[in-house]
Amino acid sequence: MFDIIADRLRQAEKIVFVTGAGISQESGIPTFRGKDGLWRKYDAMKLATIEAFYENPKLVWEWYEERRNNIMAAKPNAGHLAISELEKLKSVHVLTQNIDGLHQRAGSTQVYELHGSIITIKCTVCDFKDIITTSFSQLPPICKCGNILRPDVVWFGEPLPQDIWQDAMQQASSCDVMVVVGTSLAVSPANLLPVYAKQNGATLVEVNPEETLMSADMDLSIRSSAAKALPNLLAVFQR
Ligand code: BV8
Ligand code: ZN
Repeated sequence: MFDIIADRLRQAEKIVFVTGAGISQESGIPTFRGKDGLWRKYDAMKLATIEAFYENPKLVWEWYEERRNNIMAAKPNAGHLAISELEKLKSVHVLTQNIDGLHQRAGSTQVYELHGSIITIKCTVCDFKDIITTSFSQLPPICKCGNILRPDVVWFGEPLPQDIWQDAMQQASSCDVMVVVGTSLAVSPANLLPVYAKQNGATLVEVNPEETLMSADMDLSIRSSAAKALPNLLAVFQR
């Protein structure tokens, strides 16, 4: 299995990774729908929405601050690092649904954050945007224009950043191999990316300990965790 995939990677001009919460699971960051699910304690389908934010900005901020502190204490794992190693040898783009910034901290430079970033903050009214470097004295934090600030993430019901989404579709439609890692493919429109890749003749590879909604469409599936499978794949590739 690894030999076949490594061969496809060697022949590929362009490789795209589509990643979700599962790739950060072995960095100690809970996934959304797993048994350790982040969304168990809170019903994130409710919390990750603009309605919840306006109804109770303090609660939504407390949820993001708890996640941000956990993320800042976390480290990229061998899965993130294998992808950034491969980028030194081949053209690699990472289309991630994660907001944790771990791909960038692992050294990947071509990372598209489809759902925003937990370390960026923006104003709900004016165009103020900034990187969050400290914790806040009060929640919700207030902008100098007097309105409340929000995490710069994409909530349910909100559109993805147009330029990033356009680029991501372009990357998915023009790659030779797409490796889908650690995502249940439950959320749209990110879950369309493997469809675009398949439509354009790419080889689809899935790395996930469990089946996903698109397992039947995958050319090859590695039923293993990201931190185990990706370094193995890189080692076979480098032989
Ligand atoms: C949009 C950022 C349109 C915030 C996130 C019905 C009602 C309402 C809405 C909808 C609906 N039907 C469809 C929709 C649209 C909705 C949607 O898809 N809902 C789903 C839930 C049904 N989508 C949207 O609203 C999107 N916007 O459509 O806008 C529009 C257009 C124009 C104008 C106005 C509007 C916006 C979606 C973005 C939401 N924001 N996150 C935050 O993080 O707080 S989504 C959130 O869940 C994450 O970002 C993540 O991307 C996403 C999916 O989760 P996964 O990453 O896949 O994680 P999950 O836990 O599900 O799976 C983990 C996987 O890893 C599992 O398969 C597991 O087996 C595997 N795994 C576990 N351990 C490991 C592992 N794999 C490898 N190694 C391991 N160790
Ligand atoms: Zn403002």
